[in-house]
Amino acid sequence: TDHGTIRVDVDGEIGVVTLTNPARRNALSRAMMLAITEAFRSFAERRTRVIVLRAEPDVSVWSAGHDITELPVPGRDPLGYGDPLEETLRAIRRYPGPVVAMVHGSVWGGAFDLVLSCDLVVADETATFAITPVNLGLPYNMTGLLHFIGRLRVNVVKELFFTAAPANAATALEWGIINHLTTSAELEAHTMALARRMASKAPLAMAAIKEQLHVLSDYQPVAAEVFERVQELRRSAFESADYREGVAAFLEKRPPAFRGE
Ligand code: KGA
Ligand code: KGA
Repeated sequence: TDHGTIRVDVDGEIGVVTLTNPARRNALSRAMMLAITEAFRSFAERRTRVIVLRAEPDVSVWSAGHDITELPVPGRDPLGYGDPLEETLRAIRRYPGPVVAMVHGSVWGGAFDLVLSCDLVVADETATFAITPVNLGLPYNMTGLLHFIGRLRVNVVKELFFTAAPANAATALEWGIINHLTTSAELEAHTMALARRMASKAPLAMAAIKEQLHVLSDYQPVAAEVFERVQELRRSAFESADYREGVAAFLEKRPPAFRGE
C-alpha cells in the first residue's frame, strides 16, 4: 500500500510502516500522521501481531519531527489534543501488540516522542536523538513530557530538553533511550528477529500486559488548579513573540533571536 508519505508492508504476522518522504526529511506532516494512524487501525482489524516503524535504508534523517510549516500559528496551543501527531502517538501506545521503532539516522523533536511512544527501540550507530522545542520557543505539552519521564531519568530528560542537543547512539544506549544498539548492517535482521519472536507469543496475554504497563506508567493525577497554572505558563510561551520568532527563523533558515517576551 502506498499513502505517498509512508509505505505499509505485511511480512507474515509483522506489519512494517516505512516513512518515505526523505525530500522533507520525513517531517511528521498531517498527511503522514493520518496515514500512520489509519495503518494502525487496519493492522488492528487484521490482528497483526507486531509492528515495526522505520525509515528507508541509508537516510541520514530518520525524521525531522513535527512539520514546522504546519505548526499552529502563535497564540494557539502548538500540541493540542487533536494535533495529528498526538493522535498517532495515541494509536501507537494503544495498539494491542508490540510496536518496535527501528532507527537509522537522526531523530528530531516530535519524532523523538514518536520513537519513545513505541514499545521497544532498536538503533544503529548512526542514530541520534534530540528534543528541540527550546529552539522554536515552543512549550512542550504535559502528555509529551510524561512520555519522556515514563521512559528516562528526570536529569536526562532535563538535559535533553534544556540543551536540545542530539544524544549519539552510545549515549542513547547508556540513557535507556534504546533497547539495542546494532551495526547498520545488522539493524534490520536484528529488529525483524526480535519482532518475529514477539509475534510467536500469546497475543491476548501480550495485549493485556501492554495495556497494564501503559495504565500504570502513562498517567499522573494532576489537580485542576495545578493543570490550569501550568497551562497558563504554556500559554505565555505559545502567545509570545519568541515562539513566532522561533518558527520564522526556521522557515527563513537563520538562527533565532529570543528576547524572553
Ligand atoms: N518541518 C518542515 N519542513 C522541514 C522540517 C520540519 N521539521 N525539517 C526539514 N524540513 C524541510 C526543509 O525546510 C527543507 O525544505 C527540506 O525539508 C530539507 O531539509 O527543500 P526546502 O523547501 O528548503 P534541510 O534542512 O535542507 O535538510 P538537511 O540539511 O539534511 O538537515 C536536516 C535537519 C533535520 C538537520 C534539518 O532539516 C532540521 O534541522 N530540521 C528541523 C529539525 C527540528 O528542529 N525539528 C523539530 C520540529 O519541532 C517539533 O517536532 C516539536 C513539536 N518540538 O520540537 O517541540
Ligand atoms: N511447573 C510444573 N512443573 C515443572 C515446571 C513448572 N514451572 N518446570 C519444570 N517442571 C517439571 C517438568 O515438567 C518435569 O516433570 C520436571 O519438572 C523436570 O523438568 O519429570 P516430569 O514429570 O516430566 P524438565 O523440563 O525435564 O527439566 P529441564 O530439562 O532441566 O528444564 C528446566 C526448565 C526450567 C528449562 C524447564 O523445566 C522449563 O522450561 N520449565 C518451565 C519454565 C517456565 O516457563 N516457567 C514459568 C512458569 O510460569 C510462571 O511462573 C508465570 C506465572 N508466568 O510466566 O507468568
